[in-house]
Amino acid sequence: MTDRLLTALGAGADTPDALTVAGRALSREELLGAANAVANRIAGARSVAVRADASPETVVAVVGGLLAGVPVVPLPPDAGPAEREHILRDSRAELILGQDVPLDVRERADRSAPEPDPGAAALVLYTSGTTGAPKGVVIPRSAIAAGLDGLADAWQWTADDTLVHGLPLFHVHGLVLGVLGALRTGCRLVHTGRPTPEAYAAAGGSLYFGVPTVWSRVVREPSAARALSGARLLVSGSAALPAPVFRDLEALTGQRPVERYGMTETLITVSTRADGDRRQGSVGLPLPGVRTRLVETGGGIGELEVRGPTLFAGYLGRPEATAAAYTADGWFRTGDIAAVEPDGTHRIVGRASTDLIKSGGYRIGAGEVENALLDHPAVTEAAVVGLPHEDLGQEIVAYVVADGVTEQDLIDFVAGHLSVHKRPRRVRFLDALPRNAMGKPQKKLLPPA
Ligand code: MCA
Ligand code: AMP
Repeated sequence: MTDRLLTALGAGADTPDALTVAGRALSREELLGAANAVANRIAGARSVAVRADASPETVVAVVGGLLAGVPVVPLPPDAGPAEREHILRDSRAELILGQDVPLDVRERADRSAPEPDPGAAALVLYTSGTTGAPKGVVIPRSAIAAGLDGLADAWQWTADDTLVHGLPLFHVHGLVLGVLGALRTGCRLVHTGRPTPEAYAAAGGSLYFGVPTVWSRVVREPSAARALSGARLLVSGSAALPAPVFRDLEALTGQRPVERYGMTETLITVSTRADGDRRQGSVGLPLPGVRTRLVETGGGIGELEVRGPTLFAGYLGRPEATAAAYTADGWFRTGDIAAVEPDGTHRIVGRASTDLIKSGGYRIGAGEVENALLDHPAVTEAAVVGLPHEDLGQEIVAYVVADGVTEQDLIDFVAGHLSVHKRPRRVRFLDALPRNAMGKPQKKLLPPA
C-alpha cells in the first residue's frame, strides 16, 4: 500500500541503504515494515512523543505516527526536565515511543488501515516565541506534501539524488525536508549524525542541506569543502548565510549555494531555484502556490506576510496566539523584515523583534532563557540578547543580577533546565539592569558584552 504523503515508501527502487542514519542503514521496505508495527500499536492515540535523536529509530517512530494518522511530537534529545515536561504536558502526548511503545527497526508488520485524511495533523513541533514557553505548531499532512512538492520543483529534486545532511530531527529543516523529503521524492538519504565538514565530505551526495553555521564550518576546512565540488546543489537555510561564507563556498566548490527561507509555522515558502539566479543575499522566489506581501515600513522594506498551502493548522491549544499570528484578511505575519526586488526575488533583512534569537539555526526566545535564569535561586534579574557571532550567526548573551554564582554555573543551569542549545554562551554580571522610568528593562542600554 502506498501512502500519498510518503509516496516513495513501498514504491519505486529500493536498496539496502536507501536511508543511512548515523551510520546505520535501512531499506525502504525495512522502514515500512518497522513503521507499520509502530502504527498498529499506536492507532487511535491522541498524539505520541519521541525522543528525536539522530537514529533510525526516530525515523521509524515518525513514519509510524504518520501512517497511523497520530500526530508525532519530537522531543529534542538534549531537552532538560523543564523543557521536556512542558512539551509533554502541553501536547498531552499519550505515549512516548521507545519508552512506552517499543521501537525496533528489525520488526516487520503489515497494515491495512485507511490512509489518514490530508488535513490530519502529522507533526506538532515546539518552537519559541519572544516570551513564554515554546508553543506547539500543528503541521498537517497536506502542508508537508505541498511544501515538499514545491521544493522538488524548485530544486529539481528527484529519486536520482542522494541527500546528505546531519541536522537535528526535531525541526522542519532536518525532519520535514531532510527525512520526509527523501521519503516523498524517493531519493537516497545519508544522515551524518552530526553536521561536520568531514562527514559531509565523506558522504558523496548530490544534494546537501545545512544551516549557515554548518556552511561556515565547511569553508574553514577547505579540503572538505572541495570534496563537495561534485554535488549538484548546496542548500542553506534556517538563518541568513553570511556573504563571506557564500563567497568562500563558491570559490572552494565552484558553485553558488542556493538559499531558501521559511519558518516552522509556514514550512519553506521562498527559495532560489536550481536553474535560477543564485545571488548572494537573496532567498529567491515564492514556491508554487505561496503568495507573499510586504507591509512596508519605509525604504522599500517591511514585514513579510505569507499565505498558501504550506501553512500550519494553528498553535496547539492556543486559539488566541493563532489568531494573533494572522492579519484580519488571513495573511500569516512572519515577523521577518524583507525586501522584494523588481524581479520578485526576496531578501530577508532582519527580524521585527530582537527577542527572537537565531543561534546556529536554532530559534530561541529571549523570554524563555530569562525565565530559566530567574528560576535559579541566586538570580534576581535577567536580560537575554542575541549578539552577532561569526560561527553561530547570533550568540546568546545573558546579563544578570546575581549573587554567589559563577558564569559557568548559570550556563550549565540553562543547558540542563531547558536544553543545551538554548544555553547562554556568555554571562555578564551587573549591579542592576538599565530600566526606563516605568521600570521596564532597556536592552538597548545594556553595556557591551
Ligand atoms: C556544551 N555541551 C554541553 C554544554 N556545553 N552539554 C551540557 N552542558 C553544557 N553546558 C555539549 C553539547 O551537548 C554537545 O555535545 C557539544 O557540547 C556541542 O554542543 P554545541 O556547542 O551546542 O554545538 P554546536 O557545535 O554549537 O552546534 C552547531 C550546530 C547546531 C551543529 C550547527 O547549532 C545545529 O545542529 N543547528 C541546527 C539547527 C536547526 O536545524 N535549525 C532548524 C530550525 P555532543 O557533541 O555530544 O552532542 S529552522 C527550520 O526548521 C526552518 C523551517 C528552516 O528555515 O529551516
Ligand atoms: P524556525 O521556526 O526555527 O524555522 O525559524 C524561522 C526563522 O528563521 C524565520 O522567521 C527567519 O527569521 C529565519 N530564517 C529562516 N531561513 C532564513 C534565511 N534563509 N535567511 C534569513 N533568515 C532565515
